[in-house]
Amino acid sequence: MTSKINLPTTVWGGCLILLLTASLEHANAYSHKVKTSNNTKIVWANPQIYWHAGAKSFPADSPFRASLVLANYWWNQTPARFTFGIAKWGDTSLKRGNGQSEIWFSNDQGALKGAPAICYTWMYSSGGRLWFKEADIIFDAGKLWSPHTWQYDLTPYRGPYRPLITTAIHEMGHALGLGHENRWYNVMGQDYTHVHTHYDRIKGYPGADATQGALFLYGKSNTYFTEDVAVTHWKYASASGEYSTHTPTVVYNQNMTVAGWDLLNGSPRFHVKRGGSYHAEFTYENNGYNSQYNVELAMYISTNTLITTSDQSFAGGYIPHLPAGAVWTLTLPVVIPTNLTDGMTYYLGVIFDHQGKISEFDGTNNASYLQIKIVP
Ligand SMILES: [Ca+2]
Ligand SMILES: [Ca+2]
Ligand SMILES: [Ca+2]
Ligand SMILES: [Ca+2]
Ligand SMILES: [Zn+2]
Repeated sequence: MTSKINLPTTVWGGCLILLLTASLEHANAYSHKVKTSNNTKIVWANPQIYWHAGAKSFPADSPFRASLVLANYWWNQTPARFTFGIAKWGDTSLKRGNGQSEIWFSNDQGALKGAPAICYTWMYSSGGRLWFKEADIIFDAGKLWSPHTWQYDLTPYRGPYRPLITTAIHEMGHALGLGHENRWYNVMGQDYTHVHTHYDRIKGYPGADATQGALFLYGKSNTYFTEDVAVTHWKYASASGEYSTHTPTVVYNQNMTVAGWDLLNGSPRFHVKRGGSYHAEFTYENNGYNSQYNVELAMYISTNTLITTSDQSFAGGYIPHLPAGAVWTLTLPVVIPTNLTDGMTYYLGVIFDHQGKISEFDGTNNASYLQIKIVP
């Protein structure tokens, strides 16, 4: 790893820590998980899908419309040269293989094949290779879906509703030509735990690995903002068939065992002592086109789930090199401030690029937190 060390000007009570990064082995992995024929990638000749949305599934006043528009939007924000849009709301004739790319809810278990949602694609042959010509996404109408983002209602936080947006983004990844990926934290694995959560709201997003896959398939867009770094309190857990599974990041004791914890609002709350030494774990992502260097971060103690630079800053560090497509789960040593109150719950927050030095297409994914409780 090479790095020009450029110390942040902010001074913390603690020391400035270099976050050591593990390996570059992830770099091209997505490329194995795209659809190919005769070793040629299968893509859309005209890189855009404009959906026909089902009339009963997405009626005029339905909040599911906004969820679908947002899934399109976050894909369109990536640096890959591909556009999603809506061709028509209120489509009353929905059918697999009818030449229109459509999206709807259905109880047809034969079509769903037991999945909560599924994407079908059709191809044609031209110039000695295959091209996509239609993609249909079907959601299981019998499942509890939410178009909303309030985290406590949602499956990643043990609520009953699966967020529509994460699954829509996953299925749209298939529509682009991406396959499943089980080797790291990514949306083409278990999509509903691939979220940014801040101030009680989740956000679905394509993320670093799927974006690299889309770049591999379609090349770079001409959009002005092609960069984005992000941080989340989710990380890779394991492979489950073709899917990655994800689990919350944690607080470690000094000896790297997981600190004691209980559940609060559907996620772990770690028990820590004032003045105690721990390691705070988060997953840092580069969802953009270019590698980033010397990306700074600051950690905060907050009394609520809104992490801002006005909260009590108590630790900091930087990542010397975060390659495009990186999804790195890293720990930072921290000492819990002594001015906190026993028995109280706080939020150990992080803001990635807290001084806003990187021009990003998404500024809403730079803060995350771990729940902590001060114990004697
Ligand atoms: Ca139609
Ligand atoms: Ca169709
Ligand atoms: Ca706060
Ligand atoms: Ca960002
Ligand atoms: Zn899938």
